[in-house]
Amino acid sequence: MAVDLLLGLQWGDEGKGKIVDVFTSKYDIIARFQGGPNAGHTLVFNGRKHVLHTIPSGIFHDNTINLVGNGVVIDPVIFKKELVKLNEQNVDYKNALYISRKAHIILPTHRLLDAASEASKGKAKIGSTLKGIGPTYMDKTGRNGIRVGDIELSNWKDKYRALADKHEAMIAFYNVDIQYNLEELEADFFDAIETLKQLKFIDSEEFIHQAQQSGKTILAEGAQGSLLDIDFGTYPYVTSSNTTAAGACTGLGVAPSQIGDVFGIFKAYTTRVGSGPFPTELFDEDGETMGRVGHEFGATTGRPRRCGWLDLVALKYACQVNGVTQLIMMKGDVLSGFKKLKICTAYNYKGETITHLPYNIEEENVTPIYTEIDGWKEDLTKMTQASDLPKEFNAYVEFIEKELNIPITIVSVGPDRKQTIVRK
Ligand code: 2SA
Ligand code: MG
Repeated sequence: MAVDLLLGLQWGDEGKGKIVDVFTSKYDIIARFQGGPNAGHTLVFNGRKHVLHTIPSGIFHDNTINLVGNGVVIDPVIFKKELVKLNEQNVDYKNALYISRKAHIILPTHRLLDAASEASKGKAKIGSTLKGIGPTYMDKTGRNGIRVGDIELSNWKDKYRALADKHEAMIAFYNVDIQYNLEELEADFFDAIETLKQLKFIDSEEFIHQAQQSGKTILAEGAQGSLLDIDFGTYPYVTSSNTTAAGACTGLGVAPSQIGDVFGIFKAYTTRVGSGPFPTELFDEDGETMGRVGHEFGATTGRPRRCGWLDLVALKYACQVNGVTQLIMMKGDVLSGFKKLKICTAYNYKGETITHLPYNIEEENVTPIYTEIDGWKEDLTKMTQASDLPKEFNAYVEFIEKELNIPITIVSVGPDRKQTIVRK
């Protein structure tokens, strides 16, 4: 069986967690392949909100295996907190949660290095979630990292000490004011490592291969969004992993020829949390309304998200890089009540009209060119079938489909599992 992918097409927070949760009944295995606890995947069902950071969004379903793949970076302390929450809700994860031995571990000093690096950049900071993501991937590619499989070995603490000592020297080198008590941080860390050890560590690429051979269905769950991809995003204002389709191959050990459907998920408008260019960003009442009605706050850090109109230039780029086969549009309900809606269909780039994403989309180079579309007044949140949807809403969706030439098969009209409408 091919492996299907579900990926965010913008700057993250598109609603991946919700859709994975809705899709889970169709899959035997849900697998995360990149990122780490910088992610915040929000699921709402039975009137309750659940936020996951490292654990895949299939965990609330019985009979689903949830795999944390080799491409993910794990902070044992945050992972333990997620497990405690699952325990409180009587979720039986013991036999449903597998971890790749090749996944890298976020050390307390990685988090400190993240903070030191950001502090040293001043105004040019990335706006990282301060979860130690960048420094951990640096140690991975620098061939210094500690992997989950290492903690099964007797001498791994020697390796830990050497790396943490080096990190401390690096933190001092940044010469910024970072207060910390490493002994306390380490006590929590080693305690959480013991909790992690109770879970099932596996050689996950072999597991995935065997699962495919035996006809199991697998969905790879992306984190962050395509425009935060380390290669294709708005560098350097990106995260440190490949968030795009190729990342699922390297982050799970799935061959490109084994990829099936690629579900691309996007919001009916655009948001971004953290620094970096955002051509369609709004600084007016419209942007404020999107943020307020859409509850646009970071699910991990609580930071307010920047809001703006839908950017089809960027969205088309993301569809190309990922090979999207089906689109899912989220949060159309948030746009109810806008008289007119704008969609960016091209950029004015240094005086020229272009429809591709150029190397540099800094504000001074790029001005969005908009098409205006009529809005709809109706509250979409109670609607349950495609025939309920107002005609202006349908026109908005059809405009996007036509521009991207990919079907929008599902629209979401609220955070709850039930607020999901299949269009085709
Ligand atoms: P990092 O921490 O090194 O990955 O940060 C680098 C940039 O990537 C952005 N980033 C995100 N953007 C949107 N959502 C993310 N997850 C959380 C959420 C974020 C939060 O679901 O809301 O709670 O603030 C996420 N993770 C990383 C980040 O803002 C930097 O621009
Ligand atoms: Mg999120």
